[in-house]
Amino acid sequence: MRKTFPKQVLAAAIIACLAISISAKSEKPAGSVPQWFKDAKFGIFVHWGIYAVDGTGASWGIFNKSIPYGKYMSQADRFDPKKYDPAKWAELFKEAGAKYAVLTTKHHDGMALWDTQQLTNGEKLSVVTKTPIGRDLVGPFVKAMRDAGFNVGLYYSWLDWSNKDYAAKGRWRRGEAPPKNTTPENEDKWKRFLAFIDGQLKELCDNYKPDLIWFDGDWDVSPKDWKMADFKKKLKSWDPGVVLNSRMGGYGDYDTPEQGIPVVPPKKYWELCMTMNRTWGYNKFDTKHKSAFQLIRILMECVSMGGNLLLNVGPTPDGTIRPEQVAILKKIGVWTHKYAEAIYGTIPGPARIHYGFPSTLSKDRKTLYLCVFNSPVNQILFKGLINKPKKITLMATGEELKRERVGGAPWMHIPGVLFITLPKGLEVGYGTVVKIEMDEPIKLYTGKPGAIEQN
Ligand code: JFZ
Repeated sequence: MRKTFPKQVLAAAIIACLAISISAKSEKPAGSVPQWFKDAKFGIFVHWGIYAVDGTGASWGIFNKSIPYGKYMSQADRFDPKKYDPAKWAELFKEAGAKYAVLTTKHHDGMALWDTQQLTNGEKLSVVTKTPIGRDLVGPFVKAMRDAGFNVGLYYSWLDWSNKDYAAKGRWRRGEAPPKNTTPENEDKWKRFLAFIDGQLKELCDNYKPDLIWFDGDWDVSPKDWKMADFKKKLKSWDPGVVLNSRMGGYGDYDTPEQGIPVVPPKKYWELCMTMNRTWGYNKFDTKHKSAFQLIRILMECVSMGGNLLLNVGPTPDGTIRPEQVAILKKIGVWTHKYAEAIYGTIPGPARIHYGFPSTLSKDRKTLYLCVFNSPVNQILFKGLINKPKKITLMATGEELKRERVGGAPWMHIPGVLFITLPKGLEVGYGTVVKIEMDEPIKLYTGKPGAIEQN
């Protein structure tokens, strides 16, 4: 005989299940992204600020104490980007095949690129008040990008190494796990700081109505102390439809792996952010750019696993984009335009067990696009390899092969991507085998690259 439960027991069980699922939802917001973001696949990140002047790198010198604070900030006295013409940037980004662009409106150094009315240590800290250019740089960017048909994102750093009310400064060091439950030590300061952020974010939403806010620098403070749940609600009411990235204590809509392609695709929608050379901001000595081939391959690795690529440029202090970066973007553009159908608006292809290389599918799943990258450039890649290979050879001939490691964040133990160059003109025929010899048993990185965000 079948057992039956009394009605009351069933009702209680249903209520309990509902309660659990509701509370689980409110604790860990699922997040969702609009269709434009899913279809876009390729965006350009722009790291631009006073740090371009001496090429100090974006903000981190302040924290690392590799440059005195005053000296870092004195770059503002010489920040006069007379050739700033965002319409030209938009033209270039369009040529590259990007569909959206994200500008740093305030990096960790606290210098706003717009005419903020909020006070930092009693005065306005922005390019309008502190630099010779003396005007809003965000507005023209937003307008130029919109005119070119782009969706627009604004990067904003929660933490602020100029604002003395940012009491949590210095709590977290490289190589340590970000703290989960910190409380900023001085309540009044912290309240003032939250009001300052609130004011700035309201200005950004009111003035520019961004399609996306790309947060950063949430790691010193717990989501509770940041009042992230409140901020999320406010942002969505100030700017309905805005997409929020994950760097808001896990309250965002999508994940942001950084500098390394995820080995296991994140659960939420995701976007890999990556520098074109090695630094986010302009540095004329950093000439080690990834090749157009590598970047196209990285783009398709992302797209084939259901993610976007947000590729960074660091404009110069005069407001132009350096020729090497222009050239790379143009090369990428030739490819992205030619194969547009296989990129934009697609969904991930079958699992890699079916095809070891990137593949995508049309939304109706009727068209499969398989990417073949071994020819004519003849580079193959391995991701997530922690070991430094002792020797890499082509088994057929024993010939040693050149390798190059690109990306990677050693301080987070993220190994980056290993590119191996096959001999020029190699006839692959039915297949060829590359032998990788190591000193120790193979060690694979299987974590989430750029895992500085709290989940
Ligand atoms: C963050 C920023 O700090 C960085 O300057 C850039 O804007 C990037 C998009 O986002 O990335 C980080 C964060 C933490 C570390 C390195 C990069 N870290 O732990 O050294």
